[in-house]
Amino acid sequence: MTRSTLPTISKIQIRTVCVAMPNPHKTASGVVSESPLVLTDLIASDGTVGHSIVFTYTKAALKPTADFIHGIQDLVVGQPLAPRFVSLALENRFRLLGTQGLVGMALSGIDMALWDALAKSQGKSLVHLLGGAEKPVSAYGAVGFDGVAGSARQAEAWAKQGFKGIKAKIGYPSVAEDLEVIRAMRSAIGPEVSIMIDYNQCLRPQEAINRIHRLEDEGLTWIEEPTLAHDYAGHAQIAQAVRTPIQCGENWWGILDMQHAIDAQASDYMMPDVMKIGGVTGWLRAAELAHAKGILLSNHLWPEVSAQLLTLTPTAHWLEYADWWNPILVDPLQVKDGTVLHDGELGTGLIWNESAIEKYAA
Ligand code: SMN
Ligand code: MG
Repeated sequence: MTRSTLPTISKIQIRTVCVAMPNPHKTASGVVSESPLVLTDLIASDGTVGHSIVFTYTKAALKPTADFIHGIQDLVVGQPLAPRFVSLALENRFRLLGTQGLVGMALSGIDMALWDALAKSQGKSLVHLLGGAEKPVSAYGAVGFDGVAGSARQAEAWAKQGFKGIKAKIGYPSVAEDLEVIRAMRSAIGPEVSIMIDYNQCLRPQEAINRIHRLEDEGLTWIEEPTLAHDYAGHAQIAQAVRTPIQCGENWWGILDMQHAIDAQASDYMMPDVMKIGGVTGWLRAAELAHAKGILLSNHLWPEVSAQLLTLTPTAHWLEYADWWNPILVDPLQVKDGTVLHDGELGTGLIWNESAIEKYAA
């Protein structure tokens, strides 16, 4: 197919919602009690509409991100429905300002909507568009920073639903409390279910090493972000000193951050966030880097699009499942017996629940 036969981008429409969370998600570095989301609709000349979700973490970033996407419409309208081509042009256009933070979120929102539109315009899922085929991906559920009894209770609920992995937020005032939470979860879910833990960047490197030495015999599948996400040398120091695998990636902006982590040997496993890594285009680049080095890759949030991206990832590891954005979706991702189910979705699998979008409008 030549470029001239591709549909072009006619219009971009932006909406903002703030989706309430029934249970606030506590971490060692703050609480997430609602999901501020920018929803992009990218309308193509053949009538196809591509969707994407951008999660701004804080409500204060919602309007500026939406305004930025709106403000760069002119750079996008009239361009072909060609995500790799358009995303590269936008990245180059914003070289001087930089493509981290709000700019990166906006560009990824456009990129993900473009891929969704392209796949839909060809009547395919993202997986089929990119030459992949369905394969099972194991999913894990999340447990917040909810103390001994709360963590054990949440872990048990995930295990009862068939999840084979559970990730808990950790980083209590003492390692003795961390241990107590892990052991309570283990006794609630039994020996077969994997336990991952997430410090959300709250420790200094030496403190992390001391703590992790006390956790080495708990059979943990990974320990996530023990120190500052961009302290590659600090993470490398930790990864070298401990036996339990280190997991990082949710805060890397673009594949150059991931390359820095690979060069530093900062993380045994990696878990890019499809928004921060640069959309579907960024993920595909990250999957190639991981494949070249044999690094196991998991995702961060965005369960629908990430399930498809992991299916396309040679070194796919675990899917991080989250149901936080289910209220605004008609057919959210289904997990059965701890495994992601594909059901012939079109594009990246997002179908808006319009009445819920109206209800949560911000
Ligand atoms: C996380 C942090 C903040 C918001 C959502 C999720 C987290 C994770 O670190 O690993 O999922
Ligand atoms: Mg994390």
